[in-house]
Amino acid sequence: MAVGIFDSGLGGLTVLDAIEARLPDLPLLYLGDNAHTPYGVRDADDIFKLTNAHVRRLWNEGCNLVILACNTASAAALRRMQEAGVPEGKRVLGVFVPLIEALTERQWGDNSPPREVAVKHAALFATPATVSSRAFQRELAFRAIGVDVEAQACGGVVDAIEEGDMILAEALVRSHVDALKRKMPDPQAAVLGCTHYPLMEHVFQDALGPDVAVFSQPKLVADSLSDYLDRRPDMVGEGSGTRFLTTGDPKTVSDRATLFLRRRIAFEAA
Ligand code: DGN
Repeated sequence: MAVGIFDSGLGGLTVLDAIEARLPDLPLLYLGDNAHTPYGVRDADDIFKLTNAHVRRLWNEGCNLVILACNTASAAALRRMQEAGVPEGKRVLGVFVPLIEALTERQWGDNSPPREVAVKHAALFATPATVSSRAFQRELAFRAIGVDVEAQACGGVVDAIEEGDMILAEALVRSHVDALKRKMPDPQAAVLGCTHYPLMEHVFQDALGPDVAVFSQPKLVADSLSDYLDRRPDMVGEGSGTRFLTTGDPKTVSDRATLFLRRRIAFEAA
């Protein structure tokens, strides 16, 4: 039984890539909802309904553990799904917590009260839906005090990346960084709160300057998953290799995926 990885489109492949590098023997089943991407401009109810349906699909395919490799889905749907009740033996985890743990230098499962941390001014770059949910700031407030977060909604970046237009994506990232700097001139850290943005990490770093620590999700999520599976080996079974499902057109999606994984993969229709 594989670990399920869900994203609204192709961005979750950056997380999958890091998981494959960290845990090469882990069987994985990726599902991209390319027919409905991008989620970042949809309302919270819509994102919840789509995410809920696709996570259930992965559970029904035999995955005990599903990772929402999408911040927009994690922001709008994770808590709601967990509160609505998860079937026995199944789990769904989001991608915020490993990022926040890195920013607050905490270990998984450390539930001690909020504490002072070294980073005082952090920039958050994410989709409009993630920014307007304020979910990142809420999760951060559980763990750390005194962190001033300035969020920048990065409209258009996901669409440009999904279209493979990296020149447009780079121009948009630079203009969003400029907009952020007008609101917060000296961030100490920048959090890339969208699984598409690791493909633009070098542009964020360049535009922000060398003194800003950029936190990107893929490796952090892969490390957290590895720790989690050490404690919960029951969440995964026999098998190997990765399968890819999409709600979109398998050929088009497979062609675009090369950009994310640097290897040729074949999506099947979901
Ligand atoms: N990759 C998704 C995220 O992490 O928020 C964004 C995808 C989208 O549909 N906007």
